[in-house]
This record gives sequence, C-alpha cells and structure tokens, in this order.
Amino acid sequence: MKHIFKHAFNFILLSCTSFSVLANVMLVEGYIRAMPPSVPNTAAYFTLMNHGPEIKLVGVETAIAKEAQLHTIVEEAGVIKMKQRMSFTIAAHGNLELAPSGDHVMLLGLKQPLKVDEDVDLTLKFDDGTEQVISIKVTKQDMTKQHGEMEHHHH
Ligand SMILES: [Cu+2]
Repeated sequence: MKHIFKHAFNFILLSCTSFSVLANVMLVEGYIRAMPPSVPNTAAYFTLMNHGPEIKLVGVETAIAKEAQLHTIVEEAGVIKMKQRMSFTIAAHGNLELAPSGDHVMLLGLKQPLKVDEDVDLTLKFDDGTEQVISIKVTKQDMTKQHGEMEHHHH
C-alpha cells in the first residue's frame, strides 16, 4: 500500500515538473500591426512573462509570412535603423516587452494581406530547444507611426 502511494506521488511530481517547464514563458499581451494590403511586411509586438530561469527567444516561425526575424531599433549617428538580432534574452522571472520603439518580430513577405481582428499563430523557439505557440490579433494601432515611417528604408 505504502509502495503504491509512493509510486503515484512520484508520477504526479514528474508530471508537474514537465508541465512547469512548458509553462515557464507566458504570453501577457500582444498584437500584429495591420498594414495596407500593398505592404508585404509587418511587425508583431508582444509581452512575455518568464516564470523560470533565464531563457533566450532565438526564433519565430509563422505560416502567414515567408520569414519572421527578430529586430531591434538602434540609433547610429543620428539615424534610426532596424537591425536583426540573433536572440532576445528574457531574464529569470523577468519580462520581454516588444514595442514599436524597440525590439519587435518582423514578419517579412506576408503570403496574403492580414485582416483586422484575425488571430495569428506564432511559434516561439527558445534556446533550450522548447517551442511555444502564441496566438495574437491583427490590430490597427496609431501609436506605431515611428515604425511605419521607417518601413521605407526597410529592404
Ligand atoms: Cu523591423
């Protein structure tokens, strides 16, 4: 009897451990910027909360675009540019906040124009080999003018 209980307990413990590994990173909020149908690129902005140790977001995949790249906005000699990054680090028990003024996920080569309020799945890839799918909405935002003005210099 005691032996069976111990075995069951170990099983529960094991299940909980693997569950928490998957759920360490949580989507807080996010959106994809709606663009006119003639514009083939857009950007995704989202906030992730990390309940575990430091982790790096190393890539994003999505069915809606040919490529998704990690970008950041930097100022070089007074010129604001977008640069590709290999990863975004999320501190242990910290947040990653993507925003029009800084880090973002660039969606390049949209396969078809996105509709406002459409839900889009993004597969997030982390440096520990785990993946997580988040679903965020296509939204019209006025606050993203900064990023829009730079679209002319992009590619
Ligand atoms: Cu960009």
